[in-house]
Amino acid sequence: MSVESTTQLMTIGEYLIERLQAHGLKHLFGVPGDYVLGLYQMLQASPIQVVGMTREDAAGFAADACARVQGLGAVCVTYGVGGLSCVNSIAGAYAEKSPVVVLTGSPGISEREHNPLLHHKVKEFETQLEVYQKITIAAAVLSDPLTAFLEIDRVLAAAVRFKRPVYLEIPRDRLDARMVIPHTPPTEIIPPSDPNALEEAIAEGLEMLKAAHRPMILAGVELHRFGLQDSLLALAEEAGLPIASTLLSKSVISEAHPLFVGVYEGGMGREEVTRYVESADCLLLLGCMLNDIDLGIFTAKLDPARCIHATSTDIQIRYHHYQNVRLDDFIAGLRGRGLKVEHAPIPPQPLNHLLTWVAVKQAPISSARLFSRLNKMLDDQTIVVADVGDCLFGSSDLAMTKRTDYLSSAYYTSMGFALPATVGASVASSGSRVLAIVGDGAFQMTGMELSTIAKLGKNPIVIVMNNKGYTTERFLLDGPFNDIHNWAYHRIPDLLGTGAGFEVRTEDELDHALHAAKANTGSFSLLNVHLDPYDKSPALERLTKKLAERVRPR
Ligand SMILES: Cc1ncc(C[n+]2csc(CCOP(=O)(O)OP(=O)(O)O)c2C)c(N)n1
Ligand SMILES: [Mg+2]
Repeated sequence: MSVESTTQLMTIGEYLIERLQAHGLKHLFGVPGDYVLGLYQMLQASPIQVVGMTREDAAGFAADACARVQGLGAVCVTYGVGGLSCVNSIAGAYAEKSPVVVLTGSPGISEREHNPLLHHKVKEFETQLEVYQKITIAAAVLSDPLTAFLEIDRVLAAAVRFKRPVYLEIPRDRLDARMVIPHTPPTEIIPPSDPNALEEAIAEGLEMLKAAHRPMILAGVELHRFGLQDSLLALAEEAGLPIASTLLSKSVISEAHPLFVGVYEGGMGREEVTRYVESADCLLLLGCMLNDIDLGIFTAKLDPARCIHATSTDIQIRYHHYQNVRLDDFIAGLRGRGLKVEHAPIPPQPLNHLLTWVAVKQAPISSARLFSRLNKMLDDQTIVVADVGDCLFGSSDLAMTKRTDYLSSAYYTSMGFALPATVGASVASSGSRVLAIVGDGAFQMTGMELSTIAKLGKNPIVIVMNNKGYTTERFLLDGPFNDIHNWAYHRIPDLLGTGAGFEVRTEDELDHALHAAKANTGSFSLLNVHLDPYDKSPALERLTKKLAERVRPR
């Protein structure tokens, strides 16, 4: 091959950026560092928007939220100090099936001779890769131009196919390495269903559903991740099947839909929803990850003999399994086969009676009343982001009228998710307005992402539930380790030079502050809502009772 034609072949960096764009990536979050500066320079010159964050773990949460809203997210971080900082948020993305691409630079291959002690190295040069191999679905170091281009294809295809995070490390002296031979990207092929297994699974599933008197659907988070919400609705509407969601999949369909029953959380959920789901004589679980939080700390009573449990990896009907049946094919296959059911009357949604919220003058605000008031202000433009703590449990009763407008770390439950995820959601869905609900403890972990929000000129409304500590934990084991310093959260706008802060102690102050925050569309608004340290939402009341039994079993 002549030198001239070789120079027209792409470099590793060019190909990587081109493939990320081909997979629909529009935004990327991170913090630069010397091992990754070359890639930063290339990204900056590309159409991908690079959003600088205050910390790498926060960048991971932002990329996760972006992936949930847009289908793919990415971080770009430096070696060691950056890569290892976002391990927790990428682990969360793995646990909750969110496809985030981790891009990291590393020392050049030529710099590694004689194993020198280069800054940011921990143990071996491969240590960071080995850590990420445990928490991603595919990982590669792009050190060899003979394999790097295929590796980029393989790793990105895995993120898209399995909806899990992936890892790509580029030694800094390999960024400009060119293809040795021309390489064209593959057309992504997700293996088709085995037609015999598919037909048998559909026939068996239909037989069970048709024989049942009260079948219904439990819609899981995979329906969102794999973009199957339309298919779910088409099936439910054709057959008249009621739908409940889980906390992790909350807002998988509009909660104003007439077939929507509520969020099912076993013994932790609203009683009428639990009763409705548990009295179904055939439950079609679609894309559910049956974790302890979603199952109300395993208080859920779901008899496998009555369940059809279809996920992206496996279909279980009663006590046996079907392999190689795709979830999309299975859902589509249940349609057009004469399935029509009569369902019991669906319990009314909580929003209907909460719309009449009126402030009780000078009454101290409680968690239950706070959520009732927040319910009143939601509209089709609102995305709710909840952190972990009473904000997560209390927000399960918020009525989300649009799809994908509720984001939380509801299974991995990492505190610190909400403010960085607010950055990701605000960037990924610029027509929406984020309502972030966060505990004071979680806010003290990552709340300074307000700085990024200020820099970007975004206008979320942030509710800090200030109960002076780790209230969720107080009910498990009380002690001074649950107390935290009381910040004047409402004065953070003074520090950042932008934003509107409100101190809220009573119902009328809350009402006033929320009206003012809604009207403040030019910057973020932050409400410091003082709550009693032992106050809790009705959902937390039910959960702590269950958890305490496990922490200190008698
Ligand atoms: C990163 C992380 N550290 C610790 C925990 C354990 N944990 C769960 S809830 C909680 C307290 C949360 O406090 P806060 O954010 O103030 O919310 P509150 O419970 O007071 O509503 C803690 C420490 C966690 N889930 N995540
Ligand atoms: Mg707290």
